[in-house]
Amino acid sequence: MSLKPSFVLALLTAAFMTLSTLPLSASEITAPSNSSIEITNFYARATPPNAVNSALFATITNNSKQIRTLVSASSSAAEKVELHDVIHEGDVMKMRQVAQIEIPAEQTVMLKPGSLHIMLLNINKPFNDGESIKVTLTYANGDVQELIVPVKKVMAGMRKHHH
Ligand SMILES: [Cu+2]
Repeated sequence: MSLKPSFVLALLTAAFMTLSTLPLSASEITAPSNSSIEITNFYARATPPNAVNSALFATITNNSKQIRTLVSASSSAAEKVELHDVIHEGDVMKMRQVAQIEIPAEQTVMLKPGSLHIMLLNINKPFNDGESIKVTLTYANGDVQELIVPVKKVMAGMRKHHH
């Protein structure tokens, strides 16, 4: 995450111009083109053996001068992936699906327990601490970002909040 994608793109462009025979793997070609979005501290919550759902948390920073909108997420590790928020009704906290998560220009949005998160529904198998899952994020402007998300045990969290 230390290299700015725009810098990587410049490198790739230079490679194409000067070394056209340089083999490029598919992953390099489909690398995130998302030069203005920086995602840090991302992890998926480890699950107990019989769990069906997990959640992904992250810090998303928009380095551009335009609003960026996360509109969907998908993963091969779960049947369905939804964008969620947590609302408070009296003293009850409830998760609910949201259509999108906006990241205002030059702002940071935290996806964290008890707040916005990406919900992984009907996971294929338990998420064990130390593993990783692949998640694809899609933005309103068409940008697609692939993340290899580490699975981590979360001590305090949202285990009480069922769907
Ligand atoms: Cu949720």
